[in-house]
Amino acid sequence: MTAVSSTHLVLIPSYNPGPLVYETVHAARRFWSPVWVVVDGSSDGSAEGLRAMAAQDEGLRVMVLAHNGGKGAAVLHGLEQAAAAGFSHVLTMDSDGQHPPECIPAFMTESSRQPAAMILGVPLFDASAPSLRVQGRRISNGWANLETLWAGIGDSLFGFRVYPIAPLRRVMRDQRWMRRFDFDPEAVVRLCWHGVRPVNLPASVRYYRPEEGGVSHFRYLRDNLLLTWMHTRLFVGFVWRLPVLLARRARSRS
Ligand SMILES: Nc1nc2c(ncn2[C@@H]2O[C@H](COP(=O)(O)OP(=O)(O)O)[C@@H](O)[C@H]2O)c(=O)[nH]1
Ligand SMILES: [Mg+2]
Repeated sequence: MTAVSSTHLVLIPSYNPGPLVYETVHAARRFWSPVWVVVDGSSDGSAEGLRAMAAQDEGLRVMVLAHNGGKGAAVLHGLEQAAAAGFSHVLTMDSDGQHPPECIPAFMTESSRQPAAMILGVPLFDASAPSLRVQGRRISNGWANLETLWAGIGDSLFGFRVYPIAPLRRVMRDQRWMRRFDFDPEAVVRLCWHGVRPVNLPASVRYYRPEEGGVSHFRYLRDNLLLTWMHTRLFVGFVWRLPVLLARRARSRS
Protein backbone atom coordinates (compact mmCIF):
# COMPACT_ATOMS: atom_id res chain seq x y z
CA MET A 1 0.00 0.00 0.00
CA THR A 2 1.18 3.53 -0.77
CA ALA A 3 2.04 5.60 2.30
CA VAL A 4 1.08 9.27 2.13
CA SER A 5 3.12 11.79 4.09
CA SER A 6 3.04 15.52 4.77
CA THR A 7 6.51 15.54 6.34
CA HIS A 8 8.63 13.15 4.27
CA LEU A 9 8.94 13.06 0.49
CA VAL A 10 10.96 11.07 -2.02
CA LEU A 11 13.26 13.32 -4.06
CA ILE A 12 14.77 11.97 -7.27
CA PRO A 13 17.45 14.03 -9.04
CA SER A 14 17.63 12.99 -12.66
CA TYR A 15 19.94 13.65 -15.58
CA ASN A 16 19.56 11.74 -18.87
CA PRO A 17 18.68 8.61 -16.91
CA GLY A 18 17.72 6.24 -19.71
CA PRO A 19 14.51 4.24 -20.07
CA LEU A 20 14.63 2.78 -16.54
CA VAL A 21 13.52 6.14 -15.11
CA TYR A 22 9.85 5.50 -15.77
CA GLU A 23 9.82 2.17 -13.96
CA THR A 24 11.90 3.74 -11.15
CA VAL A 25 9.46 6.61 -10.60
CA HIS A 26 6.48 4.32 -10.94
CA ALA A 27 7.92 1.93 -8.35
CA ALA A 28 8.72 4.79 -5.94
CA ARG A 29 5.13 5.99 -6.27
CA ARG A 30 3.86 2.51 -5.47
CA PHE A 31 5.50 2.80 -2.06
CA TRP A 32 5.27 6.52 -1.32
CA SER A 33 3.46 9.78 -1.89
CA PRO A 34 4.65 12.39 -2.65
CA VAL A 35 7.49 11.70 -5.05
CA TRP A 36 9.27 14.65 -6.65
CA VAL A 37 11.63 14.42 -9.60
CA VAL A 38 14.08 17.18 -10.48
CA VAL A 39 14.96 16.91 -14.16
CA ASP A 40 18.33 18.57 -14.45
CA GLY A 41 18.71 19.90 -17.98
CA SER A 42 18.12 16.44 -19.50
CA SER A 43 18.09 16.23 -23.28
CA ASP A 44 16.73 12.70 -23.67
CA GLY A 45 12.99 13.42 -23.71
CA SER A 46 12.56 12.26 -20.08
CA ALA A 47 11.26 15.71 -19.03
CA GLU A 48 8.31 15.31 -21.39
CA GLY A 49 7.75 11.66 -20.46
CA LEU A 50 7.82 12.40 -16.72
CA ARG A 51 5.58 15.42 -17.08
CA ALA A 52 3.04 13.25 -18.88
CA MET A 53 3.19 10.80 -15.95
CA ALA A 54 2.72 13.63 -13.43
CA ALA A 55 -0.30 14.94 -15.30
CA GLN A 56 -2.05 11.65 -14.45
CA ASP A 57 -0.78 11.39 -10.88
CA GLU A 58 -1.36 13.80 -8.01
CA GLY A 59 1.37 12.16 -5.92
CA LEU A 60 4.06 12.93 -8.50
CA ARG A 61 5.62 16.31 -9.09
CA VAL A 62 8.18 16.97 -11.81
CA MET A 63 10.44 20.03 -11.75
CA VAL A 64 12.43 20.77 -14.86
CA LEU A 65 15.63 22.82 -14.73
CA ALA A 66 16.70 24.37 -18.04
CA HIS A 67 20.43 23.76 -17.59
CA ASN A 68 22.38 20.90 -16.09
CA GLY A 69 23.72 21.95 -12.68
CA GLY A 70 24.71 18.56 -11.23
CA LYS A 71 23.19 16.10 -8.78
CA GLY A 72 23.80 18.22 -5.66
CA ALA A 73 22.42 21.35 -7.28
CA ALA A 74 19.28 19.45 -8.29
CA VAL A 75 18.86 18.08 -4.76
CA LEU A 76 19.27 21.59 -3.34
CA HIS A 77 16.59 22.88 -5.70
CA GLY A 78 14.25 20.15 -4.43
CA LEU A 79 15.16 20.91 -0.79
CA GLU A 80 14.26 24.58 -1.18
CA GLN A 81 10.88 23.70 -2.69
CA ALA A 82 10.26 21.00 -0.08
CA ALA A 83 11.03 23.37 2.80
CA ALA A 84 8.72 26.00 1.29
CA ALA A 85 5.95 23.39 1.10
CA GLY A 86 6.40 22.51 4.79
CA PHE A 87 8.24 19.17 4.51
CA SER A 88 10.92 18.32 7.08
CA HIS A 89 12.72 15.35 5.47
CA VAL A 90 13.59 14.01 2.01
CA LEU A 91 14.61 10.55 0.92
CA THR A 92 16.97 10.94 -2.02
CA MET A 93 17.03 8.18 -4.59
CA ASP A 94 18.66 7.67 -7.99
CA SER A 95 16.55 7.88 -11.11
CA ASP A 96 18.15 4.99 -12.98
CA GLY A 97 16.72 1.94 -11.23
CA GLN A 98 19.79 1.13 -9.11
CA HIS A 99 18.17 1.84 -5.73
CA PRO A 100 15.50 -0.33 -4.05
CA PRO A 101 12.09 1.38 -3.94
CA GLU A 102 10.78 -1.35 -1.65
CA CYS A 103 13.10 0.00 1.07
CA ILE A 104 11.44 3.45 1.07
CA PRO A 105 8.87 2.70 3.81
CA ALA A 106 11.43 1.24 6.24
CA PHE A 107 13.80 4.19 5.75
CA MET A 108 10.98 6.68 6.26
CA THR A 109 9.76 4.86 9.38
CA GLU A 110 13.26 4.95 10.87
CA SER A 111 13.51 8.66 10.09
CA SER A 112 10.16 9.34 11.80
CA ARG A 113 11.46 7.46 14.82
CA GLN A 114 14.71 9.48 14.86
CA PRO A 115 13.93 12.76 13.11
CA ALA A 116 17.19 14.46 14.09
CA ALA A 117 19.27 11.69 12.50
CA MET A 118 20.09 10.96 8.87
CA ILE A 119 19.22 7.48 7.65
CA LEU A 120 21.99 6.19 5.40
CA GLY A 121 21.68 3.30 3.00
CA VAL A 122 24.57 0.86 3.15
CA PRO A 123 24.82 -0.87 -0.22
CA LEU A 124 24.52 -4.62 -0.48
CA PHE A 125 26.31 -5.33 -3.75
CA ASP A 126 25.53 -8.29 -5.94
CA ALA A 127 27.76 -9.72 -8.66
CA SER A 128 26.74 -6.91 -11.05
CA ALA A 129 28.85 -4.32 -9.18
CA PRO A 130 32.05 -3.29 -11.00
CA SER A 131 35.02 -4.03 -8.72
CA LEU A 132 36.64 -0.67 -9.47
CA ARG A 133 33.59 1.12 -8.02
CA VAL A 134 33.50 -1.17 -4.96
CA GLN A 135 37.21 -0.50 -4.27
CA GLY A 136 36.89 3.23 -4.88
CA ARG A 137 34.18 3.19 -2.28
CA ARG A 138 36.48 1.75 0.38
CA ILE A 139 38.86 4.65 -0.13
CA SER A 140 36.11 7.25 0.11
CA ASN A 141 34.67 5.52 3.19
CA GLY A 142 38.10 5.45 4.86
CA TRP A 143 38.50 9.19 4.38
CA ALA A 144 34.95 9.99 5.49
CA ASN A 145 35.41 7.95 8.67
CA LEU A 146 38.67 9.69 9.49
CA GLU A 147 37.18 13.13 8.74
CA THR A 148 34.37 12.44 11.24
CA LEU A 149 36.51 10.58 13.81
CA TRP A 150 34.56 7.39 13.14
CA ALA A 151 31.17 8.90 13.93
CA GLY A 152 29.49 5.88 12.33
CA ILE A 153 29.12 6.52 8.58
CA GLY A 154 28.38 3.11 7.06
CA ASP A 155 28.78 4.29 3.47
CA SER A 156 29.87 7.71 2.25
CA LEU A 157 28.73 7.48 -1.38
CA PHE A 158 25.41 5.69 -1.52
CA GLY A 159 22.68 8.14 -2.51
CA PHE A 160 19.70 6.28 -1.00
CA ARG A 161 19.23 8.27 2.23
CA VAL A 162 16.80 10.25 4.35
CA TYR A 163 18.05 13.73 5.25
CA PRO A 164 16.55 16.24 7.67
CA ILE A 165 16.06 19.22 5.34
CA ALA A 166 16.97 22.12 7.64
CA PRO A 167 20.57 21.17 8.49
CA LEU A 168 21.31 20.01 4.94
CA ARG A 169 20.13 23.32 3.51
CA ARG A 170 22.30 25.18 6.00
CA VAL A 171 25.35 23.12 5.11
CA MET A 172 24.82 23.61 1.38
CA ARG A 173 24.14 27.31 1.61
CA ASP A 174 27.41 27.79 3.50
CA GLN A 175 29.60 26.72 0.62
CA ARG A 176 29.62 26.44 -3.12
CA TRP A 177 30.83 22.83 -3.55
CA MET A 178 28.65 19.69 -3.18
CA ARG A 179 26.82 20.47 -6.39
CA ARG A 180 27.84 17.45 -8.48
CA PHE A 181 28.97 13.94 -7.54
CA ASP A 182 30.69 15.45 -4.51
CA PHE A 183 27.24 15.89 -2.99
CA ASP A 184 26.68 12.55 -1.23
CA PRO A 185 30.00 12.17 0.64
CA GLU A 186 30.37 15.84 1.51
CA ALA A 187 26.78 16.02 2.80
CA VAL A 188 27.29 13.12 5.15
CA VAL A 189 30.62 14.40 6.53
CA ARG A 190 29.44 17.99 7.02
CA LEU A 191 26.17 16.87 8.62
CA CYS A 192 28.17 14.72 11.07
CA TRP A 193 30.23 17.80 11.92
CA HIS A 194 26.96 19.62 12.60
CA GLY A 195 25.90 16.91 15.03
CA VAL A 196 23.45 15.02 12.78
CA ARG A 197 23.83 11.38 13.78
CA PRO A 198 24.14 8.72 11.06
CA VAL A 199 21.88 5.67 11.29
CA ASN A 200 22.79 2.89 8.86
CA LEU A 201 20.34 0.57 7.14
CA PRO A 202 21.22 -2.01 4.47
CA ALA A 203 19.81 -1.53 0.97
CA SER A 204 20.44 -3.51 -2.18
CA VAL A 205 22.06 -1.86 -5.19
CA ARG A 206 22.01 -3.08 -8.77
CA TYR A 207 24.29 -2.24 -11.65
CA TYR A 208 22.58 -2.63 -15.03
CA ARG A 209 24.56 -3.38 -18.17
CA PRO A 210 24.13 -0.89 -21.02
CA GLU A 211 22.01 -3.40 -22.95
CA GLU A 212 19.65 -3.61 -19.95
CA GLY A 213 19.22 0.17 -19.99
CA GLY A 214 22.04 0.97 -17.54
CA VAL A 215 23.42 4.51 -17.80
CA SER A 216 26.16 6.12 -15.72
CA HIS A 217 27.34 9.70 -15.81
CA PHE A 218 30.23 8.95 -13.45
CA ARG A 219 33.51 9.57 -15.31
CA TYR A 220 36.46 7.89 -13.61
CA LEU A 221 39.07 10.59 -14.17
CA ARG A 222 36.87 13.69 -13.91
CA ASP A 223 34.86 12.48 -10.93
CA ASN A 224 37.72 10.86 -9.04
CA LEU A 225 39.57 14.18 -9.32
CA LEU A 226 36.44 15.91 -8.02
CA LEU A 227 36.25 13.46 -5.10
CA THR A 228 39.98 13.84 -4.37
CA TRP A 229 39.62 17.61 -4.19
CA MET A 230 36.54 17.15 -2.01
CA HIS A 231 38.40 14.95 0.50
CA THR A 232 41.28 17.45 0.47
CA ARG A 233 39.01 20.30 1.57
CA LEU A 234 37.17 18.04 4.02
CA PHE A 235 40.48 16.96 5.53
CA VAL A 236 41.48 20.60 6.02
CA GLY A 237 38.08 21.21 7.65
CA PHE A 238 38.65 18.15 9.83
CA VAL A 239 42.03 19.33 11.10
CA TRP A 240 40.55 22.69 11.92
CA ARG A 241 37.62 21.09 13.81
CA LEU A 242 39.66 18.38 15.50
CA PRO A 243 39.52 19.90 19.03
CA VAL A 244 35.73 20.19 18.81
CA LEU A 245 35.35 16.66 17.47
CA LEU A 246 37.61 15.23 20.17
CA ALA A 247 35.71 17.09 22.89
CA ARG A 248 32.41 15.83 21.52
CA ARG A 249 33.67 12.27 21.43
CA ALA A 250 34.97 12.49 24.98
CA ARG A 251 31.56 13.81 26.13
CA SER A 252 29.66 11.04 24.39
CA ARG A 253 31.93 8.39 25.98
CA SER A 254 31.59 9.75 29.50
N1 LIG B 1 20.25 16.16 -11.26
C1 LIG B 1 21.30 15.49 -11.68
N2 LIG B 1 21.36 14.24 -11.39
C2 LIG B 1 22.42 13.58 -11.84
C3 LIG B 1 23.47 14.16 -12.58
N3 LIG B 1 24.37 13.22 -12.85
C4 LIG B 1 23.86 12.09 -12.29
N4 LIG B 1 22.69 12.33 -11.71
C5 LIG B 1 21.79 11.41 -11.01
O1 LIG B 1 22.49 10.86 -9.95
C6 LIG B 1 22.20 9.49 -9.86
C7 LIG B 1 23.48 8.73 -9.95
O2 LIG B 1 24.13 9.04 -11.17
P1 LIG B 1 24.70 7.95 -12.13
O3 LIG B 1 25.12 8.63 -13.38
O4 LIG B 1 23.73 6.83 -12.25
O5 LIG B 1 26.00 7.50 -11.33
P2 LIG B 1 26.38 6.08 -10.77
O6 LIG B 1 25.13 5.38 -10.37
O7 LIG B 1 27.28 6.40 -9.62
O8 LIG B 1 27.08 5.39 -11.89
C8 LIG B 1 21.20 9.19 -10.97
O9 LIG B 1 19.91 9.28 -10.41
C9 LIG B 1 21.39 10.30 -11.94
O10 LIG B 1 20.24 10.60 -12.67
C10 LIG B 1 23.36 15.53 -12.88
O11 LIG B 1 24.20 16.15 -13.52
N5 LIG B 1 22.26 16.15 -12.39
MG1 LIG C 1 23.49 5.06 -11.52
